[in-house]
Amino acid sequence: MSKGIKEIPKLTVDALLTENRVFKPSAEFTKQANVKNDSLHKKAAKDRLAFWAECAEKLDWFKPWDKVLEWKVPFSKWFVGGKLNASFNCLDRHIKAGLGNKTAIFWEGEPAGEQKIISYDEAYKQVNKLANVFKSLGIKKGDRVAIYMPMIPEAAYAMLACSRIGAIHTVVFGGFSADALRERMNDAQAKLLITADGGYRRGKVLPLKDIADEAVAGAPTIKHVLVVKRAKNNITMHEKRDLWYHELMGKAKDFCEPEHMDAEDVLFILYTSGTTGKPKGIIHTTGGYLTGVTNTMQWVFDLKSKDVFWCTADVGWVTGHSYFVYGPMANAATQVMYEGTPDFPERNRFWKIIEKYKVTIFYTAPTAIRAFMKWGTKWVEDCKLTSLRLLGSVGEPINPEAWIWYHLNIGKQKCPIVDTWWQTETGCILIAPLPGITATKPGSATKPLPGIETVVLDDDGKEIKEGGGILAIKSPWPSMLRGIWRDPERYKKTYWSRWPNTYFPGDGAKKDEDGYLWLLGRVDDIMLVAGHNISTMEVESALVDNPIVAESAVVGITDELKGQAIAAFVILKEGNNPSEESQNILKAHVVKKIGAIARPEKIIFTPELPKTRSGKIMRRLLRDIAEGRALGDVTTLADASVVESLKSKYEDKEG
Ligand code: 6R9
Repeated sequence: MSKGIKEIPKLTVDALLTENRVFKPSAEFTKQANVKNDSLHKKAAKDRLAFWAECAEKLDWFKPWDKVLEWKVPFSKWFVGGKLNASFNCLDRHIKAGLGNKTAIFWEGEPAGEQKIISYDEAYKQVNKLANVFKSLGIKKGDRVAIYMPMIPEAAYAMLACSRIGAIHTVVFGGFSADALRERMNDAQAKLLITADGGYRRGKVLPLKDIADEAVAGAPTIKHVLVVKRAKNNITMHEKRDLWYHELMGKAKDFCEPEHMDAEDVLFILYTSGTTGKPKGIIHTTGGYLTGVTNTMQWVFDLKSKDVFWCTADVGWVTGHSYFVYGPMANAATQVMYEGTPDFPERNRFWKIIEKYKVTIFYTAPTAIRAFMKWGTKWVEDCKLTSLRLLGSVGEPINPEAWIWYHLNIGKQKCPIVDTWWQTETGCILIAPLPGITATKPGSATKPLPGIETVVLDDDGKEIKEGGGILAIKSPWPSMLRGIWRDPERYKKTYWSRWPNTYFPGDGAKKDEDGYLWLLGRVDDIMLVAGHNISTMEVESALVDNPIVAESAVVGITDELKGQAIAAFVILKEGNNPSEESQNILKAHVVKKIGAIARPEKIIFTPELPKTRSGKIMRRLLRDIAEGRALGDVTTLADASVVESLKSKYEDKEG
């Protein structure tokens, strides 16, 4: 029955796609796993606060806390009265434990042959010096420092040096424009910007300093710009304002006393885009955040001292904060840091890196996996990936077929896959398998971690025991956001106003008969087709299930009869031709996988999809294109020309 085009969708999802494959952990993996049984779950269920307190004890505290949690909805304080320092936990304590010689970072530059091997001793020295440089520039506890850097070790040093002196860092992804950088520096009222002359991306130099100059021209709070010499491209140094990193580091002392920070002192602000308008400055504090990332690193990634961990995320995203800088370094991990793109100089660069550094744990995003699928397995075949023992995925729902591809071609059927659901706001992973004990189902992030209380609710806040609805979190957790910078009202409204005392993450979710969670994308991506709420993600997965499809993005478009109809943008795997026949095959395939209700009205073949710089598909924009509306805000597009070409293609078809 048609509900008409004006009706606002009720956000309960008709979860239609089914996936029956189950992968049990091998006895061999379980035997060696950090988490071998359900004792953590039991502890957390018995006394959640005592459980989190035990987790926090894995950190080094200068002063223990007086109270585990103070909860005045929606404002939480964790480990109240405790004192610690993040850089001390990521560096000093490892040196004290005799791990100074251990490799902290295998850094690989994009140009051939560039590499650096950085020990914990070396990282410690650089961070201490940089902390002294910051101090000499007048940076004090509580001041904001903006970081706009390529993927070079100095980016991590800068974050840790801020935390050493209690300055608040705000990292802005190096792919962002001058406008985006300026807006974030102004909102944070940053005093110092640290950047580089340039960075390498796909064989070209990205002129970071030029972009930074344009941004700083409209950012009156910035007093100094500290510049790392990386690409040696020509830049202009503004007298007095701009300073060379290497010059000041050359003069700086080797030791800087770590500031004793309150558990609730702000560690960083990280901006994340809202569904509309102004980015939100998500606030994370010291004690709770570090507790979350340190423990999840051990549980979900099963990290051991001998592992070589590689998280491919840029430091500009929360994944780079939690699972490149703070989580792994708090655990004294050895990691890979790579500056460039996966297809430079060839499409096997990632696999070459895994082979070279003998990476054991590899953490990447579905968008990358789908690109690898599109390029084909020939790029993987001649690389030795035998060091790998665990794979991870983050950033979007992973389509079952992409999961299987990852399992077969990268994991060679022997590596567990951890599909990790979390957000900038949650600070650390909240829903994921524990690889030694959780049987996985391709496409499901499985179950919440110990201490995390999730439910699936309908619009009215009624719990859905089995079926589709909206994900919600019932109680606070240590690494949760503490607010939105300078905007507590927006914090309350965005996350805490949908249901009483419950966190609203904004994701659709389905709970299956085994209690497994299937994340279905943002609720604003749910389509209402003839009265059925259909998740774009399910239709995309059905399309990707067809062997000719590499990637797809599905949107709902206005339809007079059905309310909304389904439009699918499809990237074909190399060697397949876009044709009417393929359109019909794909429509029939979706009908077979999901049902006639999900039959796409339109299939549009395209070489690329518009994505945000963090790799998330911009469905709003596709909707605008599919419905022929104005293009809207494209400031977060990785490549705005993609949209233009898509648009003209679509318009051509529509005549
Ligand atoms: C870590 C990160 C958060 C949003 C989140 C959800 C989507 C992330 C996911 C996932 C399904 C997963 N998301 N991981 N959806 N399965 N494993 O990506 O943070 O950039 O803030 O994005 O990403 O929609 O709400 P962030």
